[in-house]
Amino acid sequence: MSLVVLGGGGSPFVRKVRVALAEKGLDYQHDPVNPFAPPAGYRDISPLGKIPAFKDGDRTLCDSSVICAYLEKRYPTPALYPSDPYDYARALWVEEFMDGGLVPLVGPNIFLPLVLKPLLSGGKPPEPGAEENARKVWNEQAGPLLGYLENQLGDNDWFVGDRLSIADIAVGAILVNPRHAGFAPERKRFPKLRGFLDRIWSRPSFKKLIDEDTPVFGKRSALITD
Ligand SMILES: N[C@@H](CCC(=O)N[C@@H](CS)C(=O)NCC(=O)O)C(=O)O
Repeated sequence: MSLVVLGGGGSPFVRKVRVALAEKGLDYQHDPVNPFAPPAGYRDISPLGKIPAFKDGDRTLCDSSVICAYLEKRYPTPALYPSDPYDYARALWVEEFMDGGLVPLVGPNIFLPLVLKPLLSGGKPPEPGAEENARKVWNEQAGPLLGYLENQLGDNDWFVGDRLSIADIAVGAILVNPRHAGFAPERKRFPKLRGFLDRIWSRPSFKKLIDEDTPVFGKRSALITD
């Protein structure tokens, strides 16, 4: 078997794929491609130039949702997608809600200005107003989306059904980036979601990546106090 994940560890989409691989007990190589300075020929594998891309021997794929769907068919056990048709669709929805709803808020307004730009500039502080804007977006725009997740989870352990699914992996993977930037769903406002995150982030599949990435991307996570 020669599985390769291409894409830097700071990407929530790369993280989603790496967690899915770990939950399936699959070994893989990690090639931390920078999408802004990709190796020659990268667009042959990922025509939009985005990360992650994936190799299974001489077969290549791109897009985290596509890659995870492929892994499920190729390595069905343990299943990461519910078998019930409605639960299956609901799990896909939660994944899309995170990828298409949370990432476009958190990426450009929180992770990029507070973590990535300072890192790439050799440690310069965030630009003036960046902290303020991040907090405003987190509270006012991400807040209602986190409220939706809180309600969807309710008193259940998992977002869909009675076991880990792609829905849980997506929620956990995407919310690591705000955590790295010093933002977590407040315990008082989102107690169920926060409890879920504590649980899922302590799974070996997540913990390994968080521990690996925190010294690089997650210095601000120490700012989370609640
Ligand atoms: N739908 C894609 C989104 C991938 C994506 O947007 N990746 C970002 C990094 S988090 C990227 O490669 N950005 C570089 C670019 O857009 O040029 C997926 O799920 O893999």
